Amino acid sequence: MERFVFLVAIASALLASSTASAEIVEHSFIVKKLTVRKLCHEQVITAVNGSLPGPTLRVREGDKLVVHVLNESPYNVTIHWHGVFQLLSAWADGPAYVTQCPIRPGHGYTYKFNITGQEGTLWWHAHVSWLRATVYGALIIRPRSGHRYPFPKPHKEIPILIGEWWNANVVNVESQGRLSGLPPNNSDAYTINGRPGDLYPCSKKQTYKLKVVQGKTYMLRIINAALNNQHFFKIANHRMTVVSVDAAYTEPYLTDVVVIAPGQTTDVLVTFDQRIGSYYMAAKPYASTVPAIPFDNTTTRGLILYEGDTSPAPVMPALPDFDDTPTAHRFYTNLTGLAGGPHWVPVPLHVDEHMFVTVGVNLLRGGQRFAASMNNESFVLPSRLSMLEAFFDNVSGIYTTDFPDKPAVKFDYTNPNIGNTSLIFTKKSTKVKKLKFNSTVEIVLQNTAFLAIENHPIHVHGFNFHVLAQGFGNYDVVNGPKCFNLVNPQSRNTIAVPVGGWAVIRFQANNPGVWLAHCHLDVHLPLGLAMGFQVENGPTPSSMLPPPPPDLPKC
Ligand SMILES: *[C@@H]1O[C@H](CO)[C@@H](O)[C@H](O)[C@H]1NC(C)=O
Ligand SMILES: *[C@@H]1O[C@H](CO)[C@@H](O)[C@H](O)[C@H]1NC(C)=O
Ligand SMILES: *[C@@H]1O[C@H](CO)[C@@H](O)[C@H](O)[C@H]1NC(C)=O
Ligand SMILES: *[C@@H]1O[C@H](CO)[C@@H](O)[C@H](O)[C@H]1NC(C)=O
Ligand SMILES: *[C@@H]1O[C@H](CO)[C@@H](O)[C@H](O)[C@H]1NC(C)=O
Ligand SMILES: *[C@@H]1O[C@H](CO)[C@@H](O)[C@H](O)[C@H]1NC(C)=O
Ligand SMILES: *[C@@H]1O[C@H](CO)[C@@H](O)[C@H](O)[C@H]1NC(C)=O
Ligand SMILES: *[C@@H]1O[C@H](CO)[C@@H](O)[C@H](O)[C@H]1NC(C)=O
Ligand SMILES: *[C@@H]1O[C@H](CO)[C@@H](O)[C@H](O)[C@H]1NC(C)=O
Ligand SMILES: CC(=O)N[C@H]1CO[C@H](CO)[C@@H](O)[C@@H]1O
Ligand SMILES: [Cu+2]
Repeated sequence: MERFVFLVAIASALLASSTASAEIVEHSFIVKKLTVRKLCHEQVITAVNGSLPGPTLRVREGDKLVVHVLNESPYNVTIHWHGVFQLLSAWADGPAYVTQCPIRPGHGYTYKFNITGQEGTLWWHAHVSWLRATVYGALIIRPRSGHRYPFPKPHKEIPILIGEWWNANVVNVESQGRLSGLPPNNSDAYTINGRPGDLYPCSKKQTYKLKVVQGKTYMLRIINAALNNQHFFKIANHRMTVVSVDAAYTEPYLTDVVVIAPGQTTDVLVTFDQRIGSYYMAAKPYASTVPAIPFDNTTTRGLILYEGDTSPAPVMPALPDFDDTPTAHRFYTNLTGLAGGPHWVPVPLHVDEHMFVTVGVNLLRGGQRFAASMNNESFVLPSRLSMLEAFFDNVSGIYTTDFPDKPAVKFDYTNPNIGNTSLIFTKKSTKVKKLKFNSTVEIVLQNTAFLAIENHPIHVHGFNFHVLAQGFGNYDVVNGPKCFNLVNPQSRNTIAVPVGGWAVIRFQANNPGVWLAHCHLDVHLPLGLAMGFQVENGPTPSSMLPPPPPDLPKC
């Protein structure tokens, strides 16, 4: 991988002590066709620079990242920098028709943003159609030079990307589902670093292998890049210590299982202190709706090989059942933020905007087609202009700013019998919630039970939020706040809202622009499980959305 690095001479001269190490890290991504063989099948996919996953980007906190994306594929493409919340970077966020029009075949666009206030693992992926199944990679942010991890430095750091694979063209899989109004085909495999592993046909050689030295501590940077499934991840005979999630440090948390939703990242330290041998690491779906909705129920695994290993049979971890919600809930709720640690942001205590937002899958009236909604608004992307351009140029008719703060009618949200009422029907719209610059927003995300209760991983673009509380059933508006963790809650960009339950998140809207908030299951996003935030400009030039870059793609 080529890496061009320039010292930012002016910045370091002006701010010698604090930014002496700030660098501009510049890369190019060529998005093009790639033919791969997997599961006894040859498939043409779309990939970055001929690799699956695509290139791992490594930066330090404080660096500026510049990525020139050239689209040599036959599809419209955008790249989203998942979890990067840098101020004034809205033009580089990437979701198609939200912050930019797509990069058409034969065209390019340069994404530019600073990485500040974040350390850990993030990732990048296509944010248009279902291309992210094969257009994704890791974005690793290490402390700037002279700064340290808030834990002993690991011997090695290894990205572990859990992916999802179809023996099909994923763009067609998505459009077939969307046009029929039925669920799209399930995937054929999950992968670890692009490899399905030896439980699948023709895949013995397609098993990811990690060689380790006995006694050393490694950091696994786990990313769930799968489209439609949360995962349980385990390593036989080894425990893991979680040290950060979504590029925010956590209190060290010792566990034998990691649970991870699409969009999320989890950094763990593992000390390879067992007898010399080989051990499987494995990922299997956590499916919160079992048995209501069919899903890809296969298991991907990779090998950890101790140096000097000669044992014939690797050890396989015992994985939880698909519907082991107690294990998922224990993991998700036991994590806490590293209060006072590097880049820790205290919880804002004064709340300006209280929102209560239902999330779930519904039906569209007429034809009984599936739809999904937030507060009964089923989100539709514009196609004439991106929302951010409409915001910047004050163009009307692209979206409206009347996303409701709460459901129009109160009902028994998690009662499985609500599905036989007319409340199940939803309608399409393109609505955002308008937020004053720097206002503090608290949102209760409440799952509904229309078609089935389900755990939806809700991702908010542009911000990290604190997770104040989570639970099952209908949120109790009166007593709920008594259980808030305002001291050391986890900080995230994607929250897996408990199945048939709720989660309360809070963030400060200090980033002007238009930002999507949506379910990170790709079966639900095209159904409309999304909404937007329009964050107004602040009072000073340094808090106002700059003009669009000259190469911003046109619709
Ligand atoms: C991607 O490929 C291009 C063309 O070969 C190369 O110039 C570039 O450095 C590669 N980028 C990365 C991040 O590896
Ligand atoms: C990003 O960093 C560069 C170089 O340090 C600086 O000139 C620029 O103002 C920063 N941009 C933002 C939006 O903070
Ligand atoms: C989906 O699955 C059906 C049944 O196996 C198959 O006929 C169809 O071609 C698949 N669709 C795509 C887009 O691969
Ligand atoms: C996975 O699903 C298939 C089809 O629904 C079923 O036949 C099979 O037994 C399931 N496998 C596991 C491991 O649950
Ligand atoms: C934006 O447009 C509306 C009407 O469409 C108008 O009332 C308003 O003054 C405009 N604002 C700016 C800043 O141009
Ligand atoms: C929905 O079903 C439940 C029980 O299955 C029943 O008690 C209720 O009356 C039904 N509601 C409507 C509107 O049909
Ligand atoms: C959602 O909106 C539709 C259309 O207006 C309506 O029929 C339905 O009852 C609403 N559902 C809820 C839960 O408000
Ligand atoms: C935003 O609010 C915080 C306090 O909540 C304050 O420290 C900060 O200065 C504000 N930022 C701007 C640009 O007004
Ligand atoms: C690609 O994007 C352009 C610009 O928005 C649009 O006109 C075109 O229909 C898109 N193509 C596909 C196949 O979606
Ligand atoms: C170590 C730890 O915090 N464990 C807690 C995890 O969460 C469960 C409830 O889901 C508690 O019972 C444990 O004490
Ligand atoms: Cu969802």
